[in-house]
Amino acid sequence: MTLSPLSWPELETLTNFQVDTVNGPTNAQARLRLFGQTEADVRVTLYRDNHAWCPYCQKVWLWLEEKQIPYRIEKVTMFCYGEKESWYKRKVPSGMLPAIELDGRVITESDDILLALEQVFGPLGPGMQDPKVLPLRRLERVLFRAWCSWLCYPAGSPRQEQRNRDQFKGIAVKVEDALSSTPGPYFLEEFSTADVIFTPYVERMNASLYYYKGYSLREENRHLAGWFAAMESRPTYRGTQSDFHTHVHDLPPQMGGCWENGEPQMLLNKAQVDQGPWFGLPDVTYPEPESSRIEALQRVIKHRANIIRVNPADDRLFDEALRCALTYMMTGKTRVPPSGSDVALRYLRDRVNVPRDMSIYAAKRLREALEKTAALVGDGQAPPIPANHRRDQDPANFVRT
Ligand SMILES: N[C@@H](CCC(=O)N[C@@H](CS)C(=O)NCC(=O)O)C(=O)O
Repeated sequence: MTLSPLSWPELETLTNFQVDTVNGPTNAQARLRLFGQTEADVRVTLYRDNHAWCPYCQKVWLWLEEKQIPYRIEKVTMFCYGEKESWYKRKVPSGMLPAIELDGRVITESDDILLALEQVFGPLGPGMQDPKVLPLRRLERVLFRAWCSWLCYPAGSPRQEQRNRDQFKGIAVKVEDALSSTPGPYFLEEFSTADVIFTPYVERMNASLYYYKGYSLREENRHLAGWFAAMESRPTYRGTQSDFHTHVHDLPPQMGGCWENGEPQMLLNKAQVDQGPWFGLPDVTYPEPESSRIEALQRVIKHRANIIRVNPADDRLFDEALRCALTYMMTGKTRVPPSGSDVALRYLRDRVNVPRDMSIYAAKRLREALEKTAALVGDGQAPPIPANHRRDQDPANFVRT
């Protein structure tokens, strides 16, 4: 006898997950952040990318959250996944992100944005122009360039690949030295703007080098490991933090390509990021919160109509398969999904985005449930995620409910 999955109303009874997006912890869903103040106190609008993929947006986002400045959020489409909104092009003709409006003045370029915010609201620890911060800002750019040289160009030969790796590791040692020169885990004595500046790309380096090069930045560098752990102790960072799967598939179209080196460790890492198990990956080390499953369930229930509609499979077939996966996630009870639904379940597994859709552990739980359920009926994989664009993620396809 085939046991049926829970119905949507039954699943709904299993989650009471709620967050206060306006005054609660940092989250990717908010359109307004008040930190206990009133709407009349809002002087800033942040324009950031719809999927939270843009690293420069994360920098400004994290700064505003750390300083608890009341602000609005307007989400804009990036060229790699859809059409730029015309209202945004009127405001910022280049279409570039991030931008802010501060007391009605539009400012672009993330460093200029932070400088302008500092002038009005004060710096976050030592400021952007502080003599202690300036060399760290330069070091971040040197690390960035070494990362790009290794990741974003074909090496041509194993020797060149080795040179690129050595060059990156040499700069990583300088970052280690900078971190070890202070008693705490951060770049300066206390958490500061310097940590905010390193965050977006170091997070992306950790993900992409693990997957495309078999190199684990976080595990192979003691002081960076301590820095990541310290960052993860901050609710602000947790709210903006992404996972390996999201980054390794959002970077190629943004960077113009990421090149695999084909080494044995790389192939193992790639398989784990794409197919699981997702628990144990060095993309997060703080303990899993108790709410991860109810969060994942609540997010799927909220968006289920769109999730089912954009899935290439037949709606009724996928509806049932998805409920099988959610039943397993919530109760541990296996429900065999309809035959032929393995590809559909893996299509969703490959498109859960962190932090856009849910937080990092919630996504791991959901990916795991989708994969386990898919494996009951087959090993069919969804078509590969495109590397030169991500129009499968065009927000325009998700607006109808
Ligand atoms: N130097 C700029 C770089 C900003 C930038 O490169 N933004 C990219 C996204 S990461 C962008 O808006 N590209 C246009 C698009 O993808 O739509 C800054 O620091 O703000």
